[in-house]
Amino acid sequence: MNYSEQTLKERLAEKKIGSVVRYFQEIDSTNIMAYRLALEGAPEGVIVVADTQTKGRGRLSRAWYSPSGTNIYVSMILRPRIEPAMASQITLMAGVAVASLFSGYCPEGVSIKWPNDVLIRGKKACGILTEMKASAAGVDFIILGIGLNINMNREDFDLSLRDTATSLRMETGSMHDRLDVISKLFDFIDKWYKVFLRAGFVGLRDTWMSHADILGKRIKVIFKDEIQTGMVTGIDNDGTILIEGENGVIQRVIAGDVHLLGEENHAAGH
Ligand code: BT5
Repeated sequence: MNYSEQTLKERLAEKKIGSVVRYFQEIDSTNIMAYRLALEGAPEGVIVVADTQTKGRGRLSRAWYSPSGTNIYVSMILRPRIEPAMASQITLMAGVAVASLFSGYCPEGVSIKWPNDVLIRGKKACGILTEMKASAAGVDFIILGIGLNINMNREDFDLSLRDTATSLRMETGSMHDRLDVISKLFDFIDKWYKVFLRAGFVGLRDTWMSHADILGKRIKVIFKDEIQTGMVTGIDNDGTILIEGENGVIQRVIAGDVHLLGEENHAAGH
């Protein structure tokens, strides 16, 4: 089906998040545009979709590879009444929504790599970027950006990504209609966002855990200049992971890039 503002509007009309669509054939980054619209006062639920991005962004100024005609790049405006400290849990909520979505296509092998990657058979098929505007009074808005690799083949990826990235097509052996996938994505976003607003991360914790593959593993977490190492003992009610260092002390990890120890060179996405 033709992927356009009109067809997207038709398919997403009934959704809570996604019923107002701004579509661009090409854009710098859907997150930048959604942020701009939110600053201008756009309400919760407005989404920005692009067929390709010239400056698709990851965390810490990394790039998100965004070729045209094949993938989903979408950012949504959320205005939850939560403390700014809870904003990172929105990333975990989106991870659960995408893992639920992918599991419908690939019943085995979908995992969430804390905090913001969804993998299929160990390779990255989705990246999530959450950006926030907040003040002392609370969260003004959150931009939740999701990139999903749908119909790419291995050779369509940049050389540097061929061993760490994958797509729904590569994992299922067939092409998928982006309208079908994005429509299902917003069913899951509606479902899990509602749970999150009602119960916080606790409401998603069990589903999150069922997709997490780092429990009991030794990891290294790098955040800017800081490195923490230890064994993952769990995830707390607020979405921070708990790791036990060599000295037996439990540390809380709020942000960073996770590398399985001994597998640094294979860690997906980095
Ligand atoms: C992310 O960052 O994974 C967040 C990506 C969010 C992208 C969406 S697309 C819609 C919205 N608009 C935007 O501008 N961004 C959001 P991070 O954890 O920093 O991972 C980035 C790393 O993933 C890169 O350094 C590459 O190694 C890898 N990567 C880049 N493009 C990829 C792709 N298409 N598939 C798999 N891996 C990729």
